[in-house]
Amino acid sequence: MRKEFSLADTIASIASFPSKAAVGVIKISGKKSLEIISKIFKPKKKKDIKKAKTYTLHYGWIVDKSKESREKIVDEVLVGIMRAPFSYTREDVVEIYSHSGQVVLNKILDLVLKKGARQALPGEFTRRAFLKGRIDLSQAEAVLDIVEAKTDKALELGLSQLEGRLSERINQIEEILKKTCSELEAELSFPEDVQIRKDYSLDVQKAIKKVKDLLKNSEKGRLLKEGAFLVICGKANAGKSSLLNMLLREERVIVTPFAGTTRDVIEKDINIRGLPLKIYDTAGILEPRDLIEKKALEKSYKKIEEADLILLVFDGSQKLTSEDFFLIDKTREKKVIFVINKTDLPLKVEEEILKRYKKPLVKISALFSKGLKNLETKILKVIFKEGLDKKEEEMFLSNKRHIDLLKEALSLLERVKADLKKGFPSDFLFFNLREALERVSEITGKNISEDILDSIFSKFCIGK
Ligand SMILES: Nc1nc2c(ncn2[C@@H]2O[C@H](COP(=O)(O)OP(=O)(O)OP(=O)(O)O)[C@@H](O)[C@H]2O)c(=O)[nH]1
Ligand SMILES: [Mg+2]
Repeated sequence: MRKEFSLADTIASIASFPSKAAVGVIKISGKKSLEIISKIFKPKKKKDIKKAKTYTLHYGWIVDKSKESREKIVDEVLVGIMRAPFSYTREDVVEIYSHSGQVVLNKILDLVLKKGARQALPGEFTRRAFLKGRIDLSQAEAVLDIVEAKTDKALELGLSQLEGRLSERINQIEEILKKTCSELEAELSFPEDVQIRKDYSLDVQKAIKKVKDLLKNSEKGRLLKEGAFLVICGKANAGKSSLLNMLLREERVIVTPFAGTTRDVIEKDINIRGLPLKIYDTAGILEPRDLIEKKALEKSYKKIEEADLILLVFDGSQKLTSEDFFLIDKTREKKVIFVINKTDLPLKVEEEILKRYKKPLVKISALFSKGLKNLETKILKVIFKEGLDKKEEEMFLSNKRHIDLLKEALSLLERVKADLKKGFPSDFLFFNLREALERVSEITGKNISEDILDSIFSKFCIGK
């Protein structure tokens, strides 16, 4: 344990956003919490706050007795008491609910610090909850996901991880690997006791399957949390910006009858039925007339590369052109939806040719917002393949650290499986198996290094 994170310290921090909100919160956690509050809080009803029961709320004033001999009222507050171990950090926790505002909050925090607390580092309250065993590391990380969630789905994901649904699945894998490791170890330590060597391949296969099941949805998890990249592309004047406006349900982007209206990549966040998407409107593909159009074109191509899904827009009122075929070719390897626009006009586009590419195809009229629902459904379907019905037991892995660790564990386990087939000696198997176990255990934070903890908790805000 590093000195700066010493659990012996009592820590404090402003836990609310200092702004023109109604209530501000200051949090204190640690052995001295109650002693500190007793020195600066004057309850309306005369009582010893140090003896207050857990989960009680007390009305009164924060007073500064340090200046002169007269006490000075700093703010009118409510004080909440949560005694160890029934608190977020499992320590004695005191929360002061004051009026919000920079000055008041800072004054109260100053007093708390003067009476013996130390300013908490980012994420330190949650770090304590982890170190004291109230939550495991994957649950601590879920706290961050919840705070940062931008949509209902991302929030749901964070909450299920906080509940321990991921931890449960990880623990199951750990159990299998631990058992196999200890059996192998016994075999190695007492070879004379082993009459017939056990076949470990079933256990290893079981662990592999469980790891694969978790990894299966990791791509979806990432998209749910961070949002998918959706890129609208097509030839000039096809109606790309009109389509963006339709999806946003407002006139956000300039639309004109002139080819080459959009001359830069435009980025907007949208949310289709609770799922986050980053949507990019790009400059239309045309023979560049100047440097601006040339640069815009380069940017369009780059966005196409990065896209999770492309909406390739065709002007339905025209025959297909070389630009259309160029883009069909350019997006061949990506997830694409062909969007035929301007269906309010007589259709001239060769639909049967487009159908040959076997890509999902949707017809719309961006001008009249027709086909919007259908397009949205297709977008979700293509991004999340099997649709959105979340099965009860389904778990979306969304944290890159977890995904990377599981991938490493998987490749180690695959190696063990291959070595078993080749009849390699037990010590060889044991080594890789134990490595795999360690990787899996890192997800919930067993034997984790201080550096990794630092990098995880530094992403938290102060006061969390
Ligand atoms: N009739 C009809 N006109 C449309 C439709 N969608 C777009 N337009 C018109 O087509 C023209 C071009 O639309 P934009 O949305 O600017 O097209 P764009 O693909 O963004 O064009 P660039 O940015 O120049 O590449 C405008 O005059 C739109 O009003 C549609 O569904 N029906
Ligand atoms: Mg445009």
